Amino acid sequence: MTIAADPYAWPYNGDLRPKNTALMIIDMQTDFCGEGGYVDKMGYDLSMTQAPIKPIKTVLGAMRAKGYHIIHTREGHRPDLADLPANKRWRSRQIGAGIGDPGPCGKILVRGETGWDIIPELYPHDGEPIIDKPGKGSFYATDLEMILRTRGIENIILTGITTDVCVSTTMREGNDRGFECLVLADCCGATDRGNHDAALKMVTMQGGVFGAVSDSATLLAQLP
Ligand code: C5J
Repeated sequence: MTIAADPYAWPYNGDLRPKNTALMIIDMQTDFCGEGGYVDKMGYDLSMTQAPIKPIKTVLGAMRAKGYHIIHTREGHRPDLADLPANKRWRSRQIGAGIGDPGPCGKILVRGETGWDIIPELYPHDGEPIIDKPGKGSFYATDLEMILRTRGIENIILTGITTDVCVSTTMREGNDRGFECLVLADCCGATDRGNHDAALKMVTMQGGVFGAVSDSATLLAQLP
C-alpha cells in the first residue's frame, strides 16, 4: 500500500496502515492564521496561512473515519515566559509582534490565550494528543517521540503551518529519528509563496532527503 508522491511512492516499504501511521496537524492556531494573531500583527498576508484549512479539514475527517492516529501541535510559551529565549522575544519585537506582549487575541503565543489555541474548524477531538512546544520543531522539549514510539507509529503525514518553519523543522527532526515522513503540499502554507515552494522542493532532493511530497486529493484517493 503506497501513496503516489514525489520523488517516490510513499512509504518506502509499502507498510501503510492506520495503526502505524499518524496525521500531524502543526500549529493551526489563531496566532498563525487568524485576524489579530501573531502572523497578522507581523503584516503578512493571512490568505496563505489560511489556504490549508479546508484541505486539512477534509483529510482530518477521512483519517479520523479510518482510525488513523491524529496528533496536533501548538507553538507557545509558559505564561511566565520562562521558556521564551531572549533572542526569540527580541526578534519578534523587531517586527512589531512581540511574543508575550498583549495583542488583539491576548498575549502573543502565550499558552492559554485566545490567539494561541487551535482554530475551531480543526479543534482536536478528545483522545487526540496535543503537543505543546516552545520552539519550531515538534520534537524539541516535548514528549512527541515517546508518544509515537509507544503507539508503534512509523509513518508521519505532515500538514499545517508554516511550511518553511514549523512543518519543515518537524519533518527534518522526524526524518533524523527514522520516521518515514510525507508532507501534503496543499495542506501547508507559509508567509511567502517562494519559501513554501522551496521548502517542498528541498524534500524531493537526494532521492527524498527528508521523505516525500504529495497532496490531499492523491492521499484521499489512495489511502487504505
Ligand atoms: C513560525 C510556525 N513561523 N508555526 N511558526 O514562527 O511555523
